[in-house]
Amino acid sequence: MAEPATLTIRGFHIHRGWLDRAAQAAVLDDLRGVIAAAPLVHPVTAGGRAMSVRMTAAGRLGWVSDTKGYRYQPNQPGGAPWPPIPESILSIWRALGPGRAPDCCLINFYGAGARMGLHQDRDEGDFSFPVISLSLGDEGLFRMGNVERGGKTESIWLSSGDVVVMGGAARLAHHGVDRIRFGSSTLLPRGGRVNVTLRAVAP
Ligand SMILES: O=C(O)CCC(=O)C(=O)O
Ligand SMILES: [Mn+2]
Repeated sequence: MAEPATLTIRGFHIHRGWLDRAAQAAVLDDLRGVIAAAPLVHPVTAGGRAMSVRMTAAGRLGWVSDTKGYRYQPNQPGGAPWPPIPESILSIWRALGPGRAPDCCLINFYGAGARMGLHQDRDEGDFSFPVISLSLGDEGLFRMGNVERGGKTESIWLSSGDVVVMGGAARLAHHGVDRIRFGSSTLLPRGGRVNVTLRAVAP
């Protein structure tokens, strides 16, 4: 396989085509198993608004949002533990991340019209570890900003198989997904974009 292209924008390390098509399909298959054990839901913000993205998680901890706020918790809202993080996804962290294993694999599904506003990932409690993100399916317009609110931003279309490492200066930088090109990939038979993020959560 050709060495994937890597570029860095504002400290975000973007590995183009980190997974080839066969590896993407294998991860997707594993994710179907996760979603069967921990169904996707539209989380509600603390303000009571449903997010356009559907989410679930795998690992020791899952990230949840409801009217009580955002947090990591060891159980699904229904009480069951989260399913384990599939090996196909852990191997990305092992290749690009630090020695310590991730605690959470957050899974986002973007259907037609779904987006994610600019935000920081700051519920993890320890920012010395990167957040590692894998994109699958339709292309998504990923916006990268600053640690402080506001200021200039830069955007890039992420494609299926791309991996972004958000560490160091980018660990607390604002980021979001403005829109997806629904139907631009054939990986998901009914279209849509899946994004998976691996996170180390303290303690
Ligand atoms: O979908 C993406 O590319 C980013 C997802 C994200 O920022 C998050 O889940 O916190
Ligand atoms: Mn994020």
